[in-house]
Parts: sequence; C-alpha cells; structure tokens
Amino acid sequence: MNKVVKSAILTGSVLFLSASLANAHFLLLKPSTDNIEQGRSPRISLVAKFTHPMEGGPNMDFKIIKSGAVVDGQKFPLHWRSKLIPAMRRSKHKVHMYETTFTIRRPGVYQFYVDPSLYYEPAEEKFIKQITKVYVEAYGMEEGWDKPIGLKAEIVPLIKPFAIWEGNTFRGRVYFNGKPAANIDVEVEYLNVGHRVKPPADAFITQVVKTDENGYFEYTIPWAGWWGFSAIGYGGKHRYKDGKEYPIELDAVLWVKAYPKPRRVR
Ligand SMILES: [Cu+2]
Repeated sequence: MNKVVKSAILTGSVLFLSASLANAHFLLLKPSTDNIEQGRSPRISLVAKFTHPMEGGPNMDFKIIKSGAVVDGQKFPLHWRSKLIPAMRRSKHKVHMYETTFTIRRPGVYQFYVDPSLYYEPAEEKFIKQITKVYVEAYGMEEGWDKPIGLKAEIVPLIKPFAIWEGNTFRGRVYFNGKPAANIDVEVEYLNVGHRVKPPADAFITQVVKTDENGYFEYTIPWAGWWGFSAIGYGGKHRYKDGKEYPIELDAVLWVKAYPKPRRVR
C-alpha cells in the first residue's frame, strides 16, 4: 500500500503528517526487451529490484523465493546473481537486487515471474509480498498471454501485453488464489528512469484505479516507458521478530512497456 509516513510532527494538539503519503512499493521485474524478433539473439537479461519506481527510490531489501519462465505450461528455472546497491542515492545502507540472463529455447510467449520473501514495512506495520510478472514474446509465436500461470496473486492482461503503444488502454483482470478480486485498488507507477518526469503533486506519484465487481480494471497509458500495476490484496498474517503478528499485504504486480508514438503521427 502507499501510506508511508516519512515523518510525523506533533505541534500542540495537531498532528501534521508531512512529506510523501503517496509512495508505493513496487517489485520491478524488467527484461532487456519484451519482443525478440527473427534474427535476434535468443539471450535476454532481466533485473529484479524492490523499489519506488516513480521516485527512483528508496530501494528495499528482499530475497527471491521462487521464480521461473513459463511458456506453454512448461517452466524453466532462473538463476539469479545478487548485487548490493545503496538504499538511497549516496546512502551507506545497502540492499540486494538481482540480475539474470535467460536463453529462449523456442518461439512462444514467456511469462517471467518472481515470488519474493516477506518484507516488513515499519511505517505501515505490515508485511508486503509482491508476486511479479512480465511478458516476453519470442520469434512470432504470440499465443498464451491471456492465460494465468497459477500464481497466488496474478494479473492477467486483456490486451496483448508485449505490443502496447503509448495512449493504449491497458486492461487486466486480477486474481487472488484463482478467484477474481472485486473492488480492490490497483496502484500504477511509471518507471521514472533518470527522474525525467516530475509529478505536479505527490498524489501523482502513484495513480490508483479500482477493479470492478468481476476483478477487471483499466488504465490508459499516457506516455512511453515501463509501467507497473500492483493489485493490492491480503495474504493473512505473519509473526515478526518482535513476537507480534502483522497482516501481509499480498500484491499481484505486472510490468508492461509502452512504445512511443511514432514521430510522424504526432
Ligand atoms: Cu519502500
């Protein structure tokens, strides 16, 4: 969820909550490309990072518990290398991110997923777990993107997810434990590489759309780049090291790339 209170100042009897209240966590899972054309190398690289994409940080620590590449019901393992990066720019506190390469075996639609460890968020007094997915289409075989792969929390797109122009409307359906998730929040963030986009107000850092009674949501992608959707769910409780039990926010995350509108049609 996005209610991170960076500081609370008590003045007299009035409690001011300052700074960013709109601040969503996102597990980023990004391939080097989402389309592999004929004649191109079958090798792609992927990165996994637990971050705040619109703001470019801070980065949070996590482990990858399960992961894989699923194509036509077949699953291939991913072998991640971990890397330490600063939690904030110039910060001494280091957290893990992960990198891997994968060689496409045959044409098809590859659904890459990462199932991370629980992350305890002190500001929200809860755990967060984001099961995250991204699609890569290889060598012209375009079938299978509309099928769930059986994750505990999953977004299934209703638009071909590896051929999206900026300005297209992304539609998806959210499933938790295989059932459509009605009337929940889906947080949306842009991967703001190099801070090129400056939100006009903090409310724009994380946009929010709701699912309908059948678990469908939509969002019109305003400009090109990588966009993350995080459907916010509940995954029970877990005991923290302080001995107390806290709720688990279980989210289904999906990343898609929007391609820029060609210059000649602008
Ligand atoms: Cu965070």
